[in-house]
Amino acid sequence: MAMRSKPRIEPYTHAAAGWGALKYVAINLLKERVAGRDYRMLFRQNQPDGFDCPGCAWPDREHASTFEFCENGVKAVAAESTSKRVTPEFLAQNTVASLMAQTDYELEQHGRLTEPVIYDALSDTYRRISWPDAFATIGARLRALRDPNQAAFYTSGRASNEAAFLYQLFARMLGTNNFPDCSNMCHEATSRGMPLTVGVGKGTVTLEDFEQCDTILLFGQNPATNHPRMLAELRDCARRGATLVSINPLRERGLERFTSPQSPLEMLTNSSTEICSVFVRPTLGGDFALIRGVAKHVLELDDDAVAAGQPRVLDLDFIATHTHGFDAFAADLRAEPWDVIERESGVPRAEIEGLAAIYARGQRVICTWGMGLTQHKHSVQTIQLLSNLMMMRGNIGRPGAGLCPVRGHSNVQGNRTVGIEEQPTAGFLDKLGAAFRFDPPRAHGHDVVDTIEAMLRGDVNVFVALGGNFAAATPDTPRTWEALRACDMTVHIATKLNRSHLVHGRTALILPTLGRTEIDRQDGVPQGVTVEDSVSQVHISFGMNAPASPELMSETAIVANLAHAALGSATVDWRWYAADYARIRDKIAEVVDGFEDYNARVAHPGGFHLHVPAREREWHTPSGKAEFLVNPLVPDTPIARARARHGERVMVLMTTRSHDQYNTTIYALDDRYRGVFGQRRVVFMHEADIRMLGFADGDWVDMSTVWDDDIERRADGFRIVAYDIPRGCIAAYYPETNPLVPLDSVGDLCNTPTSKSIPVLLERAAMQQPPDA
Ligand SMILES: Nc1nc2c(c(=O)[nH]1)N[C@H]1C(S)=C(S)[C@@H](COP(=O)(O)OP(=O)(O)OC[C@H]3O[C@@H](n4cnc5c(=O)[nH]c(N)nc54)[C@H](O)[C@@H]3O)O[C@H]1N2
Ligand SMILES: Nc1nc2c(c(=O)[nH]1)N[C@H]1C(S)=C(S)[C@@H](COP(=O)(O)OP(=O)(O)OC[C@H]3O[C@@H](n4cnc5c(=O)[nH]c(N)nc54)[C@H](O)[C@@H]3O)O[C@H]1N2
Ligand SMILES: [Mo]
Repeated sequence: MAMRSKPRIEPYTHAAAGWGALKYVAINLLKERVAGRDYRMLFRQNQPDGFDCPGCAWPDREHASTFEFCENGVKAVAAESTSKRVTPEFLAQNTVASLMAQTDYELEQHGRLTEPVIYDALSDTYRRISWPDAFATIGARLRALRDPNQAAFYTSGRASNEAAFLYQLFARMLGTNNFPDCSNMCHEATSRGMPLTVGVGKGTVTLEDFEQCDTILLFGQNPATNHPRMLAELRDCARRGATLVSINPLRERGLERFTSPQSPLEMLTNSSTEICSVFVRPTLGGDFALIRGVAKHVLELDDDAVAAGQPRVLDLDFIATHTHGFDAFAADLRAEPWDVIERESGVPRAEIEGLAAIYARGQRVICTWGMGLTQHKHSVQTIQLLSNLMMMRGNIGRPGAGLCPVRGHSNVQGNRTVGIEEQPTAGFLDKLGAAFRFDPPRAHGHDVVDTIEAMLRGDVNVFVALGGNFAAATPDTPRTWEALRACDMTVHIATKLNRSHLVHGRTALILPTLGRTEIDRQDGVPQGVTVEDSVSQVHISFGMNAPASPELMSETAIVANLAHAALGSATVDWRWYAADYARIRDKIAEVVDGFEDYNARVAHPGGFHLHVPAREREWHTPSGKAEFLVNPLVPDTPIARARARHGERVMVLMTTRSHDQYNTTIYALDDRYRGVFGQRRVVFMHEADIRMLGFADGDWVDMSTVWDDDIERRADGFRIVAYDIPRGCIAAYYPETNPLVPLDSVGDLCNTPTSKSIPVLLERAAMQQPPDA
């Protein structure tokens, strides 16, 4: 894994995956000595009797007979099975200040945490603490809170349903709904937007629909890097003759051609399959205007059909039977001038009409989307508009068609389902309270951005994290760090050392936990945990590997012990639940709709599918119908305001992922498909913009944010890479660019940081670097 390439830029000209992925993977395996230890593990991933891949939330085929070879999965498994260890001895020898000087990449290389540790201010190091003392320390602090809302409980989407359910029960019995989670920074716009249109915040398709669709529109996603197994599905669709369109400012190489590692013929002959045949390239944040244009032209095509006496383009039956509000929606679209649509989307009218024609030709259309749609100011509106577009032709709730938000973390969807939600419904709280005989707090809690603001005000001062890397994943880095450092106590349940452990409160503990690939025994019996993928399939996962250290506890056991220490076990016998996870599943079945007979159904190979009402054309909206919502196009955005002040020098920055990172975990320094090797501090720019700003390809620049407050936000030392990206747009990697994202730059109605549209100015770097730095 720790292979380092020489810093260089070398455009990638091959198909995605194929030999490149296999070679990389082979090197990983050797480096990590996984091959020597237990190579079989890799073949048990996403198998009926193996573990759920920690790589991403993309579903797998039921009863899959062949191992799906996925670079992402192998990297995640190899990273978890590294032979390197962060022991208490290592931590005693390395001060927090010295570790802070290391990059995220370097921190990742130190390996797995082995024992609980607590911060010692005198030596500025973490020191060994026994598990009982760790729990007692944390329990005492939680019991001493004046108000339970002074604590916040973060979750990253790798936690199992069992751990997450116990965790939310613990926090709610303590008395708070403060559940910031990674979802708040990820698909929140999906979860908040879709319920108002189609009555559910989840995707409406399954893998079977991918087998039947004839058209796929992929919005703002880079699956070759982030969901490689999805690419195999897209390849099959393309080979069947389906039309695939990528809607993305970048022409991501991995969406052009793909060599399937599953296809011996493609691998041997070095051949590949074309994935997307059409690339529509809006400006950053331009999708709302673009989809309006597409929907407007669908109306025009329908007018033409009426005039010519041909079959209608609109699905009038569906609109009449299943929806509400179509006329107002149509009137709003008809009133929108094309020049506004073109200007705001950055796409010429002819191309928008072409996309509308592809959509209108499709008999069974799937729309997928990722962070390119969700991390903007108008993300909720955009996603609602996308479901309106699909409703125009009845593309929801029938075979081969539907909405497909592509989730990130492997169990981020399940975490929400079992109650990690700062805005719980009354119905859920009623059932939770009845099942455990307590009165859950009713006031809504803090999400990620609210939590940071509450910490800055001093209202939240205890932070507990079930996984993740809050300090690196969140926006406005200096302010977030100030907030975390103002805390009385920070507690991290984690597999590996990361930045969040170093940006800590007065009392700080790290509690090391088992990863999903590892055997989890309770009372001598191996336990399985359950997860829900991006298409609402719930299945069980059993670890196969020996734990990285004999001292590790499972997440579920850690949560149970924390709850016992803080609340005692008079009402809930926490450790009894943690001794057999089936007991927790029985309680989930009692509390959460759709989990009846949980233990029996999850024992079935491949698990079970949760009911998604919209998939069956049941609409859980106030009107009982799918809603055509009307959201106006608002040209007055922070970007427009920044340009009014500083003119065309303002660039719109998207912060995105390289190929060799998993969110804040930096595996290696390459971004193969974008041709970047051995470095991460790069900024992709259009050649004409480079010239306009008086720079040259390869120059080093500093970036600063244009915002309406007096706070200086900067990220310094990025090397310009001339790139095929729309004018006025630039791209750089996260988390390095998070200092540029203002805390109050959030999406409407979802409070998600607008990580894909930050107005910035570039200047020549104060510190010029050597050409190959
Ligand atoms: N290897 C790897 N796999 C991962 C992750 C990882 O970090 N590494 N992270 C996991 C997680 S948590 C998540 S959420 C997913 C993320 O997976 P993605 O959703 O693919 O997220 P990003 O890599 O941020 O890429 C966003 C894509 O959207 C495009 N884009 C940016 N702005 C816009 C826009 O305004 N409009 C449109 N149409 N497109 C835009 C970008 O060019 C890019 O192709 O992946 C998961 N899987
Ligand atoms: N600027 C910008 N910011 C972003 C984004 C962006 O595109 N741009 N993307 C956002 C998105 S989509 C997301 S999802 C968030 C991600 O935010 P997080 O989920 O908080 O971050 P991760 O990097 O996924 O967390 C990695 C850490 O999780 C721990 N870990 C790994 N496996 C396990 C496990 O099995 N159990 C436990 N307990 N711990 C484990 C390890 O210690 C590792 O260091 O970041 C968001 N932030
Ligand atoms: Mo995510």
